[in-house]
Amino acid sequence: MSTRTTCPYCGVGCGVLAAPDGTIKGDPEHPANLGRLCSKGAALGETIDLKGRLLAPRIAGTETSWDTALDLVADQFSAAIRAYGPDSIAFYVSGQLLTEDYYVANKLMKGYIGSANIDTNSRLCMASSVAGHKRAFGTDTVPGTYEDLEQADLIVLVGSNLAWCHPVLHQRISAAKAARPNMRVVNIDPRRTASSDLADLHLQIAPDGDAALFNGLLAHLAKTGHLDHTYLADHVTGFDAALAAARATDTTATGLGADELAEFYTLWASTEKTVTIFSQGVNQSGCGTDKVNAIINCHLATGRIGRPGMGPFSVTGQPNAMGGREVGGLANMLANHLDIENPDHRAAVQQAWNSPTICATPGLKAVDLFEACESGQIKALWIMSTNPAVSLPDADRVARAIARVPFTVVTDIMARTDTGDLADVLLPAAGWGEKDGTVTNSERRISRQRAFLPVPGQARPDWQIICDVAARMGWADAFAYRSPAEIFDEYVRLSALGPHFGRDLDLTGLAGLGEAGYETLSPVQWPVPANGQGAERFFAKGGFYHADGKARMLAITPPEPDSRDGFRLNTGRIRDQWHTMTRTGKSPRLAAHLAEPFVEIHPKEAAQIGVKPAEIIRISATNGGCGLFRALVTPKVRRNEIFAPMHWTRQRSSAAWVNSSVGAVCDPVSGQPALKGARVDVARFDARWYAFVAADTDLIPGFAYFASSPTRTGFRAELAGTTDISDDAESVLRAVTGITGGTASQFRDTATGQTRVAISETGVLRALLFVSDEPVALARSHAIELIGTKTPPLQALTGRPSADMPDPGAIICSCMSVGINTLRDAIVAGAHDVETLGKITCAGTNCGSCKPELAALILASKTPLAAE
Ligand SMILES: Nc1nc2c(c(=O)[nH]1)N[C@H]1C(S)=C(S)[C@@H](COP(=O)(O)OP(=O)(O)OC[C@H]3O[C@@H](n4cnc5c(=O)[nH]c(N)nc54)[C@H](O)[C@@H]3O)O[C@H]1N2
Ligand SMILES: Nc1nc2c(c(=O)[nH]1)N[C@H]1C(S)=C(S)[C@@H](COP(=O)(O)OP(=O)(O)OC[C@H]3O[C@@H](n4cnc5c(=O)[nH]c(N)nc54)[C@H](O)[C@@H]3O)O[C@H]1N2
Ligand code: SF4
Ligand SMILES: [Mo]
Repeated sequence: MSTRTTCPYCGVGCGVLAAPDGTIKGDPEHPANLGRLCSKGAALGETIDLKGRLLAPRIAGTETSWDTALDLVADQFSAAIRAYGPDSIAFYVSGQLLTEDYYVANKLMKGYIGSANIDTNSRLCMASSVAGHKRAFGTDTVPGTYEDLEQADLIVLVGSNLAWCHPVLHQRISAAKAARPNMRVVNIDPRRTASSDLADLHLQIAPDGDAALFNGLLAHLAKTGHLDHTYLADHVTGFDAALAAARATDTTATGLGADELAEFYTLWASTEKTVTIFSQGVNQSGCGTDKVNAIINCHLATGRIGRPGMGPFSVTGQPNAMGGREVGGLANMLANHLDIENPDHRAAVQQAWNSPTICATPGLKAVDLFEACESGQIKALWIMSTNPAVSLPDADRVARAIARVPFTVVTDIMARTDTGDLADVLLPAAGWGEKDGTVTNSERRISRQRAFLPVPGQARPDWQIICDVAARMGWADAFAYRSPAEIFDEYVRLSALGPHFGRDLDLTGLAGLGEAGYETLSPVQWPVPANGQGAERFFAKGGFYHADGKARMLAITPPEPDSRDGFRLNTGRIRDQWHTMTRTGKSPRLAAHLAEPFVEIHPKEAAQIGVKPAEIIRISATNGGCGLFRALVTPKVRRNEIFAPMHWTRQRSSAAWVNSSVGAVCDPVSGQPALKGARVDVARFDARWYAFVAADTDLIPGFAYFASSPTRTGFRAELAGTTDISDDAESVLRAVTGITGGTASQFRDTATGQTRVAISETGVLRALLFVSDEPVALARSHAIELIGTKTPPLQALTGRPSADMPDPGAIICSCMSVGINTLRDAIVAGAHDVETLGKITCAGTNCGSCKPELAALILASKTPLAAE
């Protein structure tokens, strides 16, 4: 029996049919995905085992009972409030909490503790979009729906790698484009990505050139007579100043050629049905909010908003970033899109909550909040469902700041995370599939997450843990919910304040569902007013939420081009990992796509610093941070810019958590850090040796360079070091694997210069090591498959697959485990389109997330690489 639920990863919010045995299918009835899933969603079944889970509360690392742990948390929080006041407490929460969790956390902090020091990782993610929406619309609202992406004639992706980060939306767009070949896609990204492959035009923009680009577009629209004067007159203010600023903009800051600009501007101007999708390349910038408004300006000036197939579209990252914004989870918001600074709003919320107090001023935003931890202002900190010791800029400083807080509580599903390792108290949360609640996706659609697994050990749902603490702090009555349905009901009733104060968020049509109605709630897009007359889209006929009912166009002055020395460190995501890898990192299939932290660097620059492909690059920054990453030499990145993934942590690597090198520069309006714009120095890491390890056990971080990931037979790791180990290869393997027994065999292959070691025990191969003074060339998947077999050690150490065991190479299709060698063979044998390639190899036939890469492989086989 399958349960209808929602994927816990990205903001697309796909419906999932999940069974307790781990069978996962896309829900054909869910409007977000209509049965589709991406590689991460399809692999959910591999991540729900209990390995590594936190199953009991812990104080100072020792398991304890809930009563002891909760008493301690409540006592410490209450004591800090008594001694230092409410602002000595901070909560740092997450867009991955469910709406019900988020609602009670916010209620406890703002209405009972009486501080607004609750901020969320959405500050790192959506804050610039929130601020841009509020500046333009007077409310934080995404006007459109997913269908607009299919109905558009032009899709512009700005700073969004949709193919990897919102794969199901990417699939919907590529299906629409296949059905309507006239549809055009433009990709604006300083880097060539998997999303560029669908694009008719890729504008390799200069970093942070986006505001200049859209200012230039606005000036072009005015010059060429593409403005909607009626819409502007009726529904918009600020046009003249915005246009003047646009006209004063020098578009050379975009780094694009005049012909590229002309092509894009002409296409945008002449295509009414245009959707501009934007994500972290826009938000995570020192001028993120300005970029958002520069984009929205063009849509307002042409009246292309709120009608089918057109509008600005901020795609949200996390599954419930939207829900968090709705319940007021950010330090500068109150529940239900109401404002902390407005005394009437405050009074109304306090009255509805019947609460003893209400915060009167905005609280600390994420980066400031951890600075307040460092300075000693915060005496008690509670982190829920996020891993700031990895994901915040200046991550090493943040880790030190957390360690310095006198009392830190971390609620997580995993026993070991970089943040959990710093906690005084660890509280075990029930995870996806074990708990119930709601999430809101990028198109304002509220969907149920439903339990289909028993709650393991002593874990509890987040909402319950928060209420347990609240009760012990003396507020049992206000937090006496028996179920998430009761919390949801209170929340939707509170949303009556929205329309009362002229706000858009109205969910009153969902009041009184009761347990049964909540259980069967179908995905529904807000607004859901009590009269059932909710609009599907916003703003086609104006109706903005500023006092005069009009939208604001903003005069945007683009930043001066960054003239600092060094390289721009661009960071972001890879297709098959989710953030700090606590869940996706469990799946061997997902790990096979990109098993190691890497940095993309342009061939010219690699040559300049003397780095050859697959050697190791050391990045270092003025904040003292540094990191080691495998060099991926590619012309896909611009000169003077490198790209590294954000996913690796201290648990899986010895020096590849990238935020160590990213300083905390924030957008002045939104407080969102510029996570894509750090300045770093880049050098070749002078490795004396490189090694690859495969073993049947988990691997222990050590040595200068270390990065591990799971395999079907255990774990693998890449290593490198600076001290001579030529006589000591066996000790390296024993140190990394922790294996003390068994017999080690050693072999030196003079042809490759590799030293190889195998450890076997009772005839079974447990671990293999290949060391070389060059990056290790080896059929890795072959070596991995030998672990756990009875292959004689010497045969294993010859390291070459035999003819009956061909090496598939790096895995491109994770669902069907199809490697690059298999694909290349099939292409050479005549598979010249993605469909045929799928028929021959099965690649791309399940979730389809790898299709852009399949297409790129086919293309690469046809066109020789452009001469550099
Ligand atoms: N596989 C996977 N999917 C995810 C996630 C994940 O961890 N893994 N996380 C989810 C979350 S929370 C989020 S927020 C989203 C993020 O989704 P995206 O924003 O699509 O992902 P990123 O890789 O962070 O960044 C997107 C692109 O911005 C580009 N960029 C950098 N600087 C600039 C610039 O100045 N201008 C422009 N135009 N582009 C620039 C980068 O080169 C990068 O390709 O993904 C969600 N989906
Ligand atoms: N350099 C760089 N840094 C970035 C970004 C970037 O692009 N570049 N992107 C930023 C963005 S957009 C984001 S959203 C953040 C994401 O960064 P984080 O939020 O720090 O990353 P996650 O790994 O998603 O952390 C979620 C944590 O919650 C735990 N968890 C999972 N389920 C549950 C649950 O049900 N309850 C509880 N209590 N815990 C649970 C997980 O085990 C994990 O430890 O990273 C930001 N940092
Ligand atoms: S696109 Fe993938 S990660 Fe995002 S919700 Fe759908 S299945 Fe989950
Ligand atoms: Mo995010």
